[in-house]
Amino acid sequence: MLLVNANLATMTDHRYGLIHNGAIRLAGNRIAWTGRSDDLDPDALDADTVLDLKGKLVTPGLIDCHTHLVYAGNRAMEFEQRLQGAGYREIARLGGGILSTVRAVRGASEKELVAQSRPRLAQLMSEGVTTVEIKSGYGLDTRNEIKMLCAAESLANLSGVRLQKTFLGAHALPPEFANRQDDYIDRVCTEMLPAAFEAGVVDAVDVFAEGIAFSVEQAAKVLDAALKLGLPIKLHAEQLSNLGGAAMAAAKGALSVDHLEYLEAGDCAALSRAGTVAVLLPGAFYCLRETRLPPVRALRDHRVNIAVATDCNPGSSPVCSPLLVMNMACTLFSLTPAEALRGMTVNAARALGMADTVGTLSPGKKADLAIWNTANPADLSYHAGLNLCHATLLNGHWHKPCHEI
Ligand code: DI6
Ligand code: FE
Repeated sequence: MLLVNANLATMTDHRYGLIHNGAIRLAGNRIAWTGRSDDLDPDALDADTVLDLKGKLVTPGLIDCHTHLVYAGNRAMEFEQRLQGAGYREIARLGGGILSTVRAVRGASEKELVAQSRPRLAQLMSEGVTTVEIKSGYGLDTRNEIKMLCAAESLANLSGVRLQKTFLGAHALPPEFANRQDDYIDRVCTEMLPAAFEAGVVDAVDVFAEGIAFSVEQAAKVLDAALKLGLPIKLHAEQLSNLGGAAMAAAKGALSVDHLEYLEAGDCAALSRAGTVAVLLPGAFYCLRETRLPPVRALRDHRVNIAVATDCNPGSSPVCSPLLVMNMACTLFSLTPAEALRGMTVNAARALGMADTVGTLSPGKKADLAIWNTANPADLSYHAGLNLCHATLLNGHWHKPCHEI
């Protein structure tokens, strides 16, 4: 297949890697060639299908590299409580918060989890997402953590989305381990993670390092157990306070550290040295009405790769719009629209350890493309609530009907 007369945002330089009047040739499920239409080999015009995109923007398919989108129930009640002054941490300490979703997930079958989560994934994909990361973390025992990851796998099979499944068994302390945090961490390391790994449903491992969750030392134990199994690691760090989790995870070679509102500028060097991606989650910042900003300038100064994700979850970020999150990344965190798009493409691919296969429009990478009803890539971040996605190609297959083309 050959796409011509496109505005390509290849994401292969430090901005958009723009090619005006570009063309892109696909061979099976891979990108075979990108460049200026004028430079196209005339033989290429014999492709089975030649589509004139009439100046539309083509970007790599969007990558949402941090979600908790598989869950049951919702927490609208807590949203109302927070509006009346209750704090996120206070609600969590009283047994609500994450544990309220744990009760709902434990009570749901895998089929119910899939049915309830499907609209959220569909929404992400309708806005150009072709790769998504989904975490467990609302099961908090072996059977229910595996159930969540199997539900994620089923969603990927149903939708065709490219998926990374992340084990987040250490997300909160389940009630049956009350006051026995270290015992639970032992259980995670010696039983839950190995069982989920054996079941073949774990691609990466994450931990919530926070006052209301686990200490940096406890998080380190889980990350070490993951590394022993040869699994890549990442960490929820410095979301509500600074415990030093980001530097710890970076020192262990983490793919990413995520949230980071309370990261100290001094810790950015550690991320830079390790090549660890800083994943910013403006949806959680917005929904929790956080006021402390992540140290974006220091991250830039240290050339840390910045990714942006929805953090789609029922508590701190009930947000299913990657485009709105790009807008928030600009408005709230002062990212440029180019940084926001890099954050949902090339840098998100790095955060998932998938930079060799997706994230840029480059020969050899998977044919995961998003086509937009605009020519200007800044428009993706500029609007709030306007879905400019015209169609996506996922692994070489059309995802939204490509009417009009
Ligand atoms: N940080 C978050 O923002 C989500 N998990 C985490 O570790 C929140 C999850 C929730 O409130 O359900
Ligand atoms: Fe999260």
